[in-house]
Amino acid sequence: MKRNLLRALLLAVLATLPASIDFVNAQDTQPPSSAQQEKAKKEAAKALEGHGERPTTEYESGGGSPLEDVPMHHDIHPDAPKMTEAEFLQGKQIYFERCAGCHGVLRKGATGKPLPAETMIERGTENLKAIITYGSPAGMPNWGTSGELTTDEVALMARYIQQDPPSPPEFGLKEMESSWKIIVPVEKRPKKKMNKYDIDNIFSLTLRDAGQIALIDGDTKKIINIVNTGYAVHISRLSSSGRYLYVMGRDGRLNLIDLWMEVPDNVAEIKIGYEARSVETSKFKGYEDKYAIAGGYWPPQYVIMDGDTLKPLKVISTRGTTVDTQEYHPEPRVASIVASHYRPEFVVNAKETGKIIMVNYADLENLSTTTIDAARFLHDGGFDSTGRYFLVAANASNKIAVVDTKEDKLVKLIDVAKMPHPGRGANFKDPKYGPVWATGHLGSEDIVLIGTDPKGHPQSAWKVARTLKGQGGGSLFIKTHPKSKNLWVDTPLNPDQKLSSTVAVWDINNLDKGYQVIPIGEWSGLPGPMRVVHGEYNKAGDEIWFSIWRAKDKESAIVVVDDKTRKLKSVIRDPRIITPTGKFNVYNTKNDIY
Ligand code: DHE
Repeated sequence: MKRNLLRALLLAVLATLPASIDFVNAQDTQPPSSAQQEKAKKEAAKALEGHGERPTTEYESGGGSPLEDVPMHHDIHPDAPKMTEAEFLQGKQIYFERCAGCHGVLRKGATGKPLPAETMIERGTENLKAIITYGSPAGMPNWGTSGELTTDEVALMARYIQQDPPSPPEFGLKEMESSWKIIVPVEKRPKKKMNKYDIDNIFSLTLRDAGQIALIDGDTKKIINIVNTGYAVHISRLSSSGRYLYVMGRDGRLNLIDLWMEVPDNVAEIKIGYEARSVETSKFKGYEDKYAIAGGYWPPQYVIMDGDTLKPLKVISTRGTTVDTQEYHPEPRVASIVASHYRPEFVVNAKETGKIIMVNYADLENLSTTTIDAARFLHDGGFDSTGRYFLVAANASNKIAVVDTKEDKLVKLIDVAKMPHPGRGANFKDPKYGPVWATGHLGSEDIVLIGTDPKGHPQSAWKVARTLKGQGGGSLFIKTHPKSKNLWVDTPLNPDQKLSSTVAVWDINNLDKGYQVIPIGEWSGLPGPMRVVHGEYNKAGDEIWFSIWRAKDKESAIVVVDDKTRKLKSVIRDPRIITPTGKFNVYNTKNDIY
């Protein structure tokens, strides 16, 4: 948890080091020879010359897991090497900080391989030490040679993963209810808007490592309030009316903020589990502002709550079988959730099973769900411009799944480049292929445009209509606006400083012309290293805001760009702006404009 930006960037670079050992290859039982290590280093150096494929593991494990502090039950495996309790607890902490994001809480595998105790015991301590030290071509980072783990820590982890995995407690309705706080009861809240702000143009800015969000007035660019939220706070979403703002922390703490207050602030709070990432609200006609839903990483479940109080109403587990091999998976984490505009439904994406669950909230007591088989490792996604089709990245499967939320059916699974990461994607009209939805990639420089107009442009519908070559891999977010002619792509996780501190922008009407590089980092006036991340438009669609994400002991900033001229408009600086990442404009977020 205490990594700084430099170490993270270093890890991203070093994670490209291919080694000659992999968990899959049982015959590879020896540590790599010095010739092999030399070859691996050369390949890594070569990989840095181009800006193509980039490592993705750092991102998946980057957030760490709040589970490291949760007391857990564990059985002693009789054949595992002995460990003292203190060693075991240290191993557990390192595991949840570095490994759980890819290998899963229960070590049953996610984007990384399963690590069952029996198989690890067979591999043996020396072999495991080598794998942890040098990494593997399958994507395991080289924790030892990168300096992220000391030799002693590597040795400890080699013994730790031979023990039975400890299992964290469940978290049901009872635990949620006891964490639930109404800070301002509904009857004591304003009956009308009590402030002078244009609420639609407020931005909720994630201050990731501060565990806070900043509410910024989009008109004056002044901070309205800094509100305390969950640990390593992650995303914000809006109620249908735009009055209520919901903020999800990685520790499962969900905060409800009332934007009608004179000074908008928390009015309710709940913990929905030990670890979470997503939250959404009911948007279907007749259910506006009625329900909220949050998705848990641990326990793997989703919970439907009252929209204005967060009272938990219904908790549903996502445990079940995978789409392909149809084996039981004990921890399918809930990734993105969106609200259907065609039915009273939430679209819930279960990552490890690859299933999209359409949860009908019209009758919570007789809850009906429709399960759509997609592909494993569902992560982030958004609607097409009509709001009918939902496109979601199955990231480690290198696919985009398209769901028709009117018919509740899978339309298509589309092969794209390595590790798509759209955020919510970008919708615009390609001059040749008509309406398209676009995504960038973590593991490739490709920006893929998928046709979304089966009636008007059947030839390009649900196909990769066009691929643009961007600055490089390590891209997280892509953005445009219906009023804009620009398509913006960030590359914050690219190990090359020049790329992580700039963004690329295309003219939508002249895509073949290529991109212009905009030096957002330089414009901030702050020194590197830094990552420029997550573009978000204001309500009018004439400004785009980018976060300058620096280490948590450093000042960061927001750079506002005039969309038409692509020139610097202003820099928002304030000592309270610590590790800013996602920004959510009220109007654009509530109306799914991206
Ligand atoms: Fe996110 C969205 C999960 C790391 C910033 N991130 C999402 C969503 C999921 C997710 C499931 C979709 C939510 C939805 O739409 O309902 N993120 C994860 C992870 O599991 C991961 C890889 C590792 C972790 O430990 O959390 C991870 N995410 C990050 C970051 O490191 C980022 C860049 C910085 C940060 O603030 O933590 C980050 N994620 C974001 C943002 C969004 C997001 C800004 C929303 C994008 C949008 O425009 O809607």
